[in-house]
Amino acid sequence: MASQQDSGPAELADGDALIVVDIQNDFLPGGALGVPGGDEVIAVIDEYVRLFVSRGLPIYVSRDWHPPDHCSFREQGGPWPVHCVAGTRGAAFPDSLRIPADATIVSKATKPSQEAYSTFEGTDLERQLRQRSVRRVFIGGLATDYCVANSVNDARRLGFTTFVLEDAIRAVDVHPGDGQAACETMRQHGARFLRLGDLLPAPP
Ligand code: VGL
Ligand code: ZN
Repeated sequence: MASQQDSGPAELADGDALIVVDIQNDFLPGGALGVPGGDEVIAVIDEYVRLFVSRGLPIYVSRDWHPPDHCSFREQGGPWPVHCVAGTRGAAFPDSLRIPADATIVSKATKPSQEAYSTFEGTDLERQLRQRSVRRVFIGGLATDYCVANSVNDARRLGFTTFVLEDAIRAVDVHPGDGQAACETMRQHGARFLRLGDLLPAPP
C-alpha cells in the first residue's frame, strides 16, 4: 500500500518541524561563498515559514558560525574562503529572511578545529526535536551539496521522516553535478522530496 509519504502531498501535522539551513549573507550571490541562485530560496522559505507558523509548528534556523581561524578556511589548509565568521555581516541572516521571534537558532561549526556540515553535528538539535516530540522534519536552505545533504542524511540516520524542500535549496556545485548527486544520495537515504504546492490545500 502506498503511504501518504510515498505519494507526494504531505499534510502538516503535530510532530512536524521546519529546519531552515544556513541562509546567510555569505552564501548569497556576491557573498564570500556565494551559492548560485541562493537568494532565490528566500521568498520560498518565507512561504514555508508562514505555513509552519500558521499551524503552530516549531521552526529551527541553522547558521554556519565559525571562529576567525576555522579549519575549513584556506589559510588553515581547508577548502573554503573565509566565510560566516561569527558576529560578522557575512554570517548574519539576510534582512529579507523573516524569522519568527520564537524560532530556534542553531549555531554550528563554532570551534576552530571542528568542521560540521550537518546541523545535527555538535549541536543539540536532536535533543530539542525529541523534546518537542518531532517525528518529521522538512529541510530546505543552503547549500544542497553540503549542509542540506549532510543534515538530511543525519535526520534519516536518526530516524526522522525527512522531506527535502526541493524548491528551496540550491547547490554550490564546485564540480558540476554535485547538487544532483547529493539529491540522489539523499533519496537513497530515504528522504522524500516535496514542493510548496504539495503542502498547500488542494484547490476545490
Ligand atoms: C556550507 C560550505 C562551507 C553550507 C558551510 O552551509 O552548505 N558549505 N560551510
Ligand atoms: Zn562553513
